[in-house]
Amino acid sequence: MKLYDIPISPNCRVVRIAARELGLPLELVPVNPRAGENRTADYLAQNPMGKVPTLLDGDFALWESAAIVLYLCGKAPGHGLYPSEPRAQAEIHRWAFFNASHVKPHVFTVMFERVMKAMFGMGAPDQNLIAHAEKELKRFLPVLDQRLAKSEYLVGDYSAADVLVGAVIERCAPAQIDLAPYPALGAWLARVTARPAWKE
Ligand SMILES: N[C@@H](CCC(=O)N[C@@H](CS)C(=O)NCC(=O)O)C(=O)O
Repeated sequence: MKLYDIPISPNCRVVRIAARELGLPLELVPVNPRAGENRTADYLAQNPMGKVPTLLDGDFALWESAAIVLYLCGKAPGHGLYPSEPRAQAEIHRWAFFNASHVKPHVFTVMFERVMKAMFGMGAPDQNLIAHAEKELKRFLPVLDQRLAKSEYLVGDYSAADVLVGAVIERCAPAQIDLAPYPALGAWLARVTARPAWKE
């Protein structure tokens, strides 16, 4: 399988981590957005958003990082990252949707405004966008913290839910989003990111 990849992209990183955990080799195809490689007709035919990641499995092209992670889980049946019980799977899906709707957009907004704009000389951070994102995170990060105060991982043992949410929460530090009010979330993040698949 090929992964169209930007090394610094957290959305690509989450796919690389899941593949590593599942023992599925990926051929990484670097995409250079500055050279417009994500906007060519060939690339858009595989991913009409013109974004990364895109997974290519034979003639099957899949985009959206969470969908790719769950597809990879399906390629490794019986692996603990995606247990076979319907309720565990439903909980993994629930955290995946929760993350994509209520956490990731806000963490990435703050990261874009505070980090990426400075990195690429894109002007001053928009403080209104940051304030809105931080307000939303003050509502939704406690949901994760409360869950993780009760159990080591989001769903049973370490699962795809921890990979999907962890790859977003680890961006809080560079985005200067303070996790001190959420001690269980911080301890879980340390546990998850210490795994070899994350370090590699
Ligand atoms: N919802 C998508 C978001 C993908 C995304 O925003 N990718 C960024 C890199 S992290 C990208 O390709 N940016 C380049 C662009 O938008 O031109 C996913 O989870 O895969």
